[in-house]
Amino acid sequence: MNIPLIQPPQVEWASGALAKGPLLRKSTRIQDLTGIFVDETARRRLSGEHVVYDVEILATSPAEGELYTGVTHLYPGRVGSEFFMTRGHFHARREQGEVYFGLRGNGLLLLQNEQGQARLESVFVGSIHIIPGFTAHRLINTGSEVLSALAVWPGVAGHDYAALTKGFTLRVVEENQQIQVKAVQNG
Ligand code: PAN
Ligand code: ZN
Repeated sequence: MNIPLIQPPQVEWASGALAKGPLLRKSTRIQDLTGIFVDETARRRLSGEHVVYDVEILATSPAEGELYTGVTHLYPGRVGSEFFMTRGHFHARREQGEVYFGLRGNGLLLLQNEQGQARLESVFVGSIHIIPGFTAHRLINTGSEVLSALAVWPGVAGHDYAALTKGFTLRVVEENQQIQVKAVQNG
């Protein structure tokens, strides 16, 4: 039998980049992140064009039962003392979970439930993160290299950014050359 061998998409191991798939790409810049970092004055002082993170997504179907795969490349940097991070979201379908897998660099995954209780997981090369439903999630780059993480989430999950307008209850900053975690009111 002559069965054609399908060449699947792949992650380029060294860079964490997705390759060989129909890809969608989105860059998120300083100018897109109004109100996300604590120090809005510091954010406005930075170049608005500066890219904070790129996301590559395999173009698949958002239908029930389908899965999305994407890689986030979160660049090193800070806004004031706060490390670069993703916007963070709940899934619109709150019960839908997600898996993250660390590919490159070092950082943190901030998880927060609907009651505002937060926890942090270390992200490193090879780390696996099971994000349950009803849990908001945000990547934070505490290192000096790019932090890349692969994510797999249900096509029907959707993203709800508005539910987090009051923000996460933990903030990760650099103070005295150390990584510090601060609890904030009003999460
Ligand atoms: C990820 C995130 C990605 C960017 O693919 O969408 O890291 O973060 P924001 O969406 O919060 O800007 C994911 O969690 N998908 O569900
Ligand atoms: Zn998600």
